[in-house]
Amino acid sequence: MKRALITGVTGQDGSYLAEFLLEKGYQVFGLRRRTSTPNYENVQHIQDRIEWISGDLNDLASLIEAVRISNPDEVYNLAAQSFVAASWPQPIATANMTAVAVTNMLEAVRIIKPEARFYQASSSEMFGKVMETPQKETTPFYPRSPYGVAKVYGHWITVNYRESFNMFACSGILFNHESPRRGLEFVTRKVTDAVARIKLGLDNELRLGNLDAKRDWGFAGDYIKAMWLMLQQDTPDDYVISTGETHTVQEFVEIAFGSVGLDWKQYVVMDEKFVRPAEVDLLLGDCTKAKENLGWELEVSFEQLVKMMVKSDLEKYESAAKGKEVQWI
Ligand code: NDP
Ligand code: GDR
Repeated sequence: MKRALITGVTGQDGSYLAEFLLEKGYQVFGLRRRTSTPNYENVQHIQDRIEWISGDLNDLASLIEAVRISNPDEVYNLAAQSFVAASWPQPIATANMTAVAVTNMLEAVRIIKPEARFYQASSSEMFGKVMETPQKETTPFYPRSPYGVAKVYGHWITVNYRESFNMFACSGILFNHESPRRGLEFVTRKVTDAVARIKLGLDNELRLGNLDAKRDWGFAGDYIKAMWLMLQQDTPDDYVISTGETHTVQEFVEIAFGSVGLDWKQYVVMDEKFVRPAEVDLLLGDCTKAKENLGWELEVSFEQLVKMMVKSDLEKYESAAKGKEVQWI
């Protein structure tokens, strides 16, 4: 039985990855930090099958202990401060959790189990300002937020540990990926949650920032398979994972409202509060390398993704209205 340690297991990607690895027969260890109130919505259906280890990204001793206890064949470092907008008001916390923490995790692995395979959750936000379209592994980075800057550090320290210590360390440069488990502050889930509330008469407006930003949006359930594939190769490498399609925020909004027969223009209000100090205008990824080397394929299209998320949010509010226990998955 293979053993995997996942940081960020309570998040969107961590929960899908844990399910996927359990299905494959892995023993899954999940790092969780202390929270004042429980936040297990994404993993409540599998929480008894995960071996929980208490730890925090910024506490190296706890990470060393996590690697010692789990004795992993594979480590997936998904934990981070992952909300771009929060990285301006909290730039130092973001640097600690999204940049320095990667070194903490790499050190824990290097000290305790250097032969373990390591996956780092890098991001298309590293590309930032458009230098080349579509963006691929060789496109220069020009991050546009403290989050993007922190991810560039995480990417290069992963490459550096591979080259310095011969570790099997991979960096997956993943473009935006969404699902019904996406946090409510990210634009896709904010939209689908609002569409459900408006449709059910629980709300009457949705306040958004820049509707012109373009993103390459895929389904998280497809993307976690690419993470696993990267660690099954003969040699470690870095890969872009994307759909190869780009859509504006407005297109996402139109499809989401349209899927329940509503006209978005009647409900969406532009609010400066959600406009960022610096924006990433266009993301469009070229994942030819992943398709050719990993045999990775997408299963869920953009339109299917939007509709899946709206349907899930509608069901969530309908269940709550009927007094049923709300299922967040
Ligand atoms: P989420 O925000 O859903 O999950 C983040 C996870 O990190 C949560 O489990 C959170 O725990 C954990 N975490 C945060 N800080 C700490 C800490 N100090 N110690 C321990 N755990 C911590 O992110 P996603 O699942 O969407 O993304 C996973 C990773 O992939 C992130 O690194 C993100 O930056 C990156 N990424 C995401 C993309 C996307 O489109 N989703 C695209 C490219 C990269 P808690 O539940 O306690 O808050
Ligand atoms: P992003 O995702 O910053 O791309 O980072 P987010 O969904 O937050 O923003 C996408 C785009 O939508 C625009 N936007 C709004 N965004 C939010 N959150 N709220 C709004 O009201 C709103 N209005 C317009 C934004 O300006 C932006 O252009 C995600 C995260 O998962 C990162 O962790 C990951 O690394 C990248 O994707 C790839």
